[in-house]
Amino acid sequence: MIRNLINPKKMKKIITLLTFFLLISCSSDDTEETPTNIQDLNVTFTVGNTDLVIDEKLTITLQSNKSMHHIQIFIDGVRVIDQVFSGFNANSSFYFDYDTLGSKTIKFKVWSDENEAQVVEKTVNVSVTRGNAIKITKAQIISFTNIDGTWDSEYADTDINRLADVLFALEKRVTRIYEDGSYFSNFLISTVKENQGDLTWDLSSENLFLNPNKILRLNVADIDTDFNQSLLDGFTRDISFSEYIETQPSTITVSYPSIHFEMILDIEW
Ligand SMILES: [Ca+2]
Ligand SMILES: [Ca+2]
Repeated sequence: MIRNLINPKKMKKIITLLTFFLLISCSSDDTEETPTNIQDLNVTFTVGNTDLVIDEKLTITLQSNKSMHHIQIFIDGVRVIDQVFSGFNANSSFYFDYDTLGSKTIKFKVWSDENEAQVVEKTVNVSVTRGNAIKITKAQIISFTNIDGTWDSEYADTDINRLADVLFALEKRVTRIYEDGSYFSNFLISTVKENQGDLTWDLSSENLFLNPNKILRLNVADIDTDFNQSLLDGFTRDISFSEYIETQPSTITVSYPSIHFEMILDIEW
């Protein structure tokens, strides 16, 4: 039996086969080995609650095993950040908020310092619901300084074109992506009502959602192609809604008696 197993002819065949397999595995090892000392870039994404309400902040923190030098951030497929850093910190936070409803995506692409070919990608899915946000559905300007008077002095006192061409702008604070802070940004720029027109704007299709604890900044002007005049005596005004949270009125009157300004906002709660 044993003699049969170590039969020289059979043994030679086994050795030939073994040599063949050894050769195969050796050559396989050679091709898998990457001749480099560069450590792979590993990035851990710590993502806050992604079921957000309007104006709620989402924090995403990146921790990497080594410094990065280039980051791109895409919001719903649109590139909003494309920064090349020198030794970008391996532990960095980014901040996001939303004033529209629905499903959103935030995509990150991060490159390592040592090798441009090393890129890490991550997509975060976000869902935004209304929460307790108000919706501004209509604005109506009732009065302002020198209403019915001359704002465009190139026209005669009897010419309708002397009247103000009225536009208003609303701003609200939005989250900075890079740092834990915020800044005022355009929320809405109204259409122009030429020569006072009908000073009522239907905003119901604009989806103007706002956390009622946030400030809305108002600017109103007479608009011309090359010269704009403030209808608010040269200053923006901050509108607060927090005092209405309890009573939830359907209209809010914004009034600055010293400059004869009055505006009514229709609010949906
Ligand atoms: Ca005019
Ligand atoms: Ca004008």
